[in-house]
Amino acid sequence: MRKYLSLIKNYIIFTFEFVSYLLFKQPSVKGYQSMINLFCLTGGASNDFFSKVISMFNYKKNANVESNLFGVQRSGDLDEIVEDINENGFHISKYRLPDKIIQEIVRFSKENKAKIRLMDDEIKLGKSEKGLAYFDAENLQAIRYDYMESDLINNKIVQDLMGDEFFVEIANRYLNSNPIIDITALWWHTNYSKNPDDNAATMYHFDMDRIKWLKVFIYITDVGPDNGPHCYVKGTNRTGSIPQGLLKKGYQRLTDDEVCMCYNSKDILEFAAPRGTIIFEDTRGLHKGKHVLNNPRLIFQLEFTNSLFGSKIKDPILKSVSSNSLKSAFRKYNKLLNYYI
Ligand SMILES: O=C(O)CCC(=O)C(=O)O
Repeated sequence: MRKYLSLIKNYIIFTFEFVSYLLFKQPSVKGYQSMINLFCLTGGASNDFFSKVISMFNYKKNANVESNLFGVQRSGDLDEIVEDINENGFHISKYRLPDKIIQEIVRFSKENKAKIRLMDDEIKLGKSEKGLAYFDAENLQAIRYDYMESDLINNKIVQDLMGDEFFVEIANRYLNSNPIIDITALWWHTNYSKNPDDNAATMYHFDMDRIKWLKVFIYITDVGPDNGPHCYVKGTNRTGSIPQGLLKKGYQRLTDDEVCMCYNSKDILEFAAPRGTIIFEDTRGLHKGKHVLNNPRLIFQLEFTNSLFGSKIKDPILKSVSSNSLKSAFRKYNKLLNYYI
């Protein structure tokens, strides 16, 4: 009975806050919290339902992929990829990011400072932020270093990736909705500490910042079993696939043991793979970056979403678009840059 009352209450709050977001474009903490509560109560059915509603208003017909770094043209190839993501929660592309672009991103990582992310112990002790630093693998200060989104999105090569129609059209088809890029990220994971860390995302979790989204992860360094391979529990993108016992904990990190107890070991996957590897993933499913034991891992990420409702909008500023790919993708997918402009 309590569960039903909670469901009704959260559906009412969500609907009210969502409509008010559509009218006033103001993020709502209450609305965001109700979305998380509903996910935990319904096992994801609420997200499916609201995504269908969004698709009705924000639908974009499948488009041909005209320009991309990978030479993918066939619509059927894209549909197979989307089917794989729907079925398993992820797809590892047979295409890899060209070396020339990897080198440019590595260059970016040397020329720009990154934010040193506080670790769990430091947060508990109330330590203040460590600020920005050039990444120095010989003089580590944390597990995770995040490059600034405002530096990334104003870089021409990063813009080429943001506007690559291979990514954008897969997002369009997966979301069944005109896609919006709401995260552009690049970070290092290192072996600074012996233990996995909640705040560095090296423990299992599901994401729940938006109603529906698709992430594209790209390895910029080679990733072996000791360099923090990205991990995913196959099929946990599907509604009802995360047991109530885990969802009851709420929006929390989970230990490996907790996850191992609920799933068959053949479904708990680690993606050790060479640099340039591209992983499409619905991170509504359980995932983590495995704790790094050896050389650090550099990873690039884009996130496409069907709505900016949810977590607070930080709005990094896109000063200008110098990439022709991004310009042309923006003409075709007219909401693509709504988060940044
Ligand atoms: O680093 C990874 O492989 C996963 C990161 C992640 O899950 C996150 O940032 O939420």
